[in-house]
Amino acid sequence: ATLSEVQAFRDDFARFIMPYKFGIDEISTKVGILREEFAELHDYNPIEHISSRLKSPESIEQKVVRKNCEPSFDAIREAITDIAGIRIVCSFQSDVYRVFDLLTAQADVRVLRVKDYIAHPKPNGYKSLHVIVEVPVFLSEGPVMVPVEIQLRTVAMDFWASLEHKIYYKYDGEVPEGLLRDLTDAAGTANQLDVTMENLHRQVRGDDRGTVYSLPASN
Ligand code: 0O2
Repeated sequence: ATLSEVQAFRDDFARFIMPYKFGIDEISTKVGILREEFAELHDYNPIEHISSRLKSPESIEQKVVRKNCEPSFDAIREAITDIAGIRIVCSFQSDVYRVFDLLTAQADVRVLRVKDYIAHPKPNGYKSLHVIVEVPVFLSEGPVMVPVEIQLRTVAMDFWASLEHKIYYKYDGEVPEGLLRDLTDAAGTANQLDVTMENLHRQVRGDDRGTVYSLPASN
């Protein structure tokens, strides 16, 4: 390739990725508003922390290969919906579904797909509520709809997932059998902690719905 071709590609990539950053900004603002309003009106904060990331070019490349997607910006836009990602970590599982409901009910948020790994954990024990939404971003030449992947989970689920992610990368996906077993056990312990914390939370708030012994998918 010539230098000008490389520069043109770099410019095209910058134009391709920019709306995803704005998509993250839009959702972050929505989550920030919910969080502030809750703290103000209900004297309670359902959101522990929020993080966001733009998928790296290397990670996009890997997914293009994995999904056998044509290496064009149009095809990538269509096939890869987690280029913009936001993670919302809540104290309690009930808050995960509450924040999910509040976000997805907004008029300019279009839900494309939901994967409920809380109701249906992965075999390794991974739990999280994933939703791909589309939000409008208003650029100078008009609005574009941008997909954003929102991952919602509790602090306990997040603690487990961070460690599992590190171990998975450390062993390059080939995690020894014993460690895998221990990780799955730890996911069970994290789930027990969620149940206990939810019960304590209900007692403290004077919720009369009674003790929960296992957490339903939605409450
Ligand atoms: P990173 O670094 O987080 O970006 P799809 O896009 O639906 O066609 P995909 O990507 O398998 O297929 O979607 P899915 O199942 O919704 O999961 C994608 C993301 O969820 C992952 O992103 C992780 O962030 C998280 N995740 C899914 N399964 C696990 C798991 O077993 N352990 C941990 N720790 N995280 C998980 P990426 O793309 O892997 O990477």
